[in-house]
Amino acid sequence: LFHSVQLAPKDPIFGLTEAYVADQRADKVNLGVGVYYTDEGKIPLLQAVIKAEEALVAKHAPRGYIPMEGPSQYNLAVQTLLFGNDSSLIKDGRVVTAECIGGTGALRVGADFIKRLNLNAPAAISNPTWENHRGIFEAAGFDVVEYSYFDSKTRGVDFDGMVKSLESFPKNTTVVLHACCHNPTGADMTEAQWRQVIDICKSKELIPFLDMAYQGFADGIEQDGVAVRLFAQSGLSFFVSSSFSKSFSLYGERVGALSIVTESKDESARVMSQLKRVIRTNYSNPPTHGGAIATAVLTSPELRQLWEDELAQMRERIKSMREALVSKLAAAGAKQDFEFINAQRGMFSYSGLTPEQVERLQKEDGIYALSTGRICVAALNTKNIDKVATAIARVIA
Ligand code: PLP
Ligand code: TYF
Repeated sequence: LFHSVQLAPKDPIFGLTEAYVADQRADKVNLGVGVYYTDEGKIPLLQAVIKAEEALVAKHAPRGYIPMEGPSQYNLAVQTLLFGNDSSLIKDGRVVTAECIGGTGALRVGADFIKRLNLNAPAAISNPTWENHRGIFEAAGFDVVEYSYFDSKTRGVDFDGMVKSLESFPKNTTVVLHACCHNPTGADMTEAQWRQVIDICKSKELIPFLDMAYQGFADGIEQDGVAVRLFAQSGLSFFVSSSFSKSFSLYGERVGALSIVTESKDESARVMSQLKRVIRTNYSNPPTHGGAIATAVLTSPELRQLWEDELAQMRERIKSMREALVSKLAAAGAKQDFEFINAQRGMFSYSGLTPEQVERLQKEDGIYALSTGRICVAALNTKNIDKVATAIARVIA
């Protein structure tokens, strides 16, 4: 049966983590996977999460099935974070939300749903993007095309290239956009550029699909919601996948959501009924635990404040690591100006390191990064940063 099954290539990010784990060097550093670590090099368990979880456990609640789309309190909490407290879209019943298995699950449920609309149009992802965007949309049966996004000279958004690409796409192309903290480049659009993208989506009748995996990691929860809010004002129908993996440090609990903005309450009811069919035939209904934690935190004023403070601490620590890396690279004799690292947003820096330089870091120093030069700044800390800065300065010299 399996004679002709070929060995699949390793996932580049998980493959790198395997190599890191197998590395015997005590001072090895994993800047590969997109995970936030504390200054002690640990994945944090947030105090807000601990408190919510303790209260949940004390309840000894039964674990019956929850609705296919997840609990309504969870879905409303997600909508409020994304669209704001007094969103007219929410009030008018124009947002449909389903709890999904992480942001990944939300992307896949959304992709499956769009595929069932039989629009016969491709999905467009940014060049470059998070590796799994292509995989998810291809697995859902889409032809996947790319739009220009990054300008390696300015290290910013190649906006002219992006506009040209978007304008060339056929009607009903699904355009996957990073709502903030672009993975892997850290380059985000300005508000004015977002407005232009919205105009193109309108005039070319494209389907916007915003991927929000890092809300709160750039400037704050509200500030990072700007793209979603602009789309919300546009009158367009669109998709948002969101995730609490990073913002709650709940990676393994797989807590995310798919939200769809429709034209009316009536449309919402029909869309939700079809969304449930997609979910039913994939995994039936989401797990209980992670979503219950997020709901408890988001709906308790006290826990919510605690969470926002902890999220701000994560965000600030990343920023301070960016600043430290820039100054330590200069101190280590790097000729190149690395100021761009401070302008990049979110967990990553697209460092500009070549595949050969990345390989040397791994071989000679036990420092693991993606071959594209993406490094996870959120994995730097006060103990490993000198080593990392010295090693980078050496391999680029
Ligand atoms: N989208 C982007 C751009 C991401 O970087 C990630 C995670 O790294 C996700 C979605 C999905 O994350 P998860 O499925 O862990 O919630
Ligand atoms: O580092 C990244 O870009 C991600 C990490 O379910 C990741 O690929 C790992 C597991 C997962 C989602 C994202």
